[in-house]
Amino acid sequence: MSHEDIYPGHCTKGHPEVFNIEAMPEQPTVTKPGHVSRAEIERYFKQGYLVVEDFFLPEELDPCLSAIEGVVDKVASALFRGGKIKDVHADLNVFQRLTELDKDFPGALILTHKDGVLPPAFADLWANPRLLNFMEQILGPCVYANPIWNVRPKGPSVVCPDGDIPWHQDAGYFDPASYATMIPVVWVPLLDTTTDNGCLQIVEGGHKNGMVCDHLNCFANTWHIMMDESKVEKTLGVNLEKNVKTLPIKKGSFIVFNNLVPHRSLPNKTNQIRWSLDLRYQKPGLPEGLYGELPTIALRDPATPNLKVDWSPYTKIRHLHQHMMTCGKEAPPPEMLDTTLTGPWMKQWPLVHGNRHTEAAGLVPLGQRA
Ligand SMILES: O=C(O)CCC(=O)C(=O)O
Ligand SMILES: [Fe+2]
Repeated sequence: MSHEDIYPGHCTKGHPEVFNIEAMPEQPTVTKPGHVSRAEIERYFKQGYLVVEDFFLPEELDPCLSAIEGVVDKVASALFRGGKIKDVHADLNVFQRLTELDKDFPGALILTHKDGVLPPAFADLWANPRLLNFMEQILGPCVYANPIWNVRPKGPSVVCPDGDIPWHQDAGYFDPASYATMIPVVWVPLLDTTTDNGCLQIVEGGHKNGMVCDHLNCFANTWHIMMDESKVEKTLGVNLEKNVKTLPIKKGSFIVFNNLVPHRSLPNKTNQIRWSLDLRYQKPGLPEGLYGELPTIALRDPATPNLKVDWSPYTKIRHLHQHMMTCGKEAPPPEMLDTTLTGPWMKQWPLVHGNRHTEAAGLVPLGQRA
């Protein structure tokens, strides 16, 4: 047994049948708005991802940008009240303001990412009827929300490299009990994404073995995990150069991918914030990847035809719970404006690089242990 085998994240058995074409549900016989062709759904299961173009109307996305303005404003006001900044930069738009706040108070960007209270506009997009019709093609008639959602401010990499995300499988962040749950994510940018502003790259077919590759903690000065690139080819049977697809997509389009497909985003070389949402789904009754901390929420269920979605569980601040799960201590309350982010994934993989986030979790990197 090698030393990696003792890490809780290490995967010994793949579940290819959960992620590949044999998991494709029977396709609906009646076409509904939002449905794509059978060939496209087959592509999702074979490639592990699918780009769906021109899906959302501006009036479906713009409320999310207004909600983001609200989150940024909340952070700016809190920083101002706390004496951390002198200018709230109220004159700047949603793609510029947070960069200036982050220059004045490094980590402002992280505070918006950590906020964690689900705004109604995000919930509306998550339960968008056309999107749920589409999700039925991937999951079958029962579609539940998975509690791991994010709003991501990917700022200019030179100013705020915290948004730089290396190769990873989402499963690498999740409770290993969820390794046999397909948790598709719908990644929705709120502006056109390009190779210059941090579009996504995906490793096509990285899910075919149904395996989670070993990961390492933590990437640079961030809280992010990174794939152990030396093991990718052997574990997943894909190559991090040959099988990479670069996916610049326009506002209104989305990428859906499963929790085993390796992906990353390119550096943001512009001076605009690349705002995006990632919203996850799953079937009911399966592990959700968050150690049971927050429930899944029913969005579509034939057993309840007039389902009224109850979003209340997602108004709890997830990162506070994650901190407790990581180190057994209370996280600093939001008014402390703490810009560290911790989570149980930090203990799931070898800690080869420490930084202020791992320190906040009380973790000592390998090689520095007494
Ligand atoms: O938005 C990004 O840059 C990365 C997104 C990602 O890793 C995810 O949605 O799982
Ligand atoms: Fe991810």
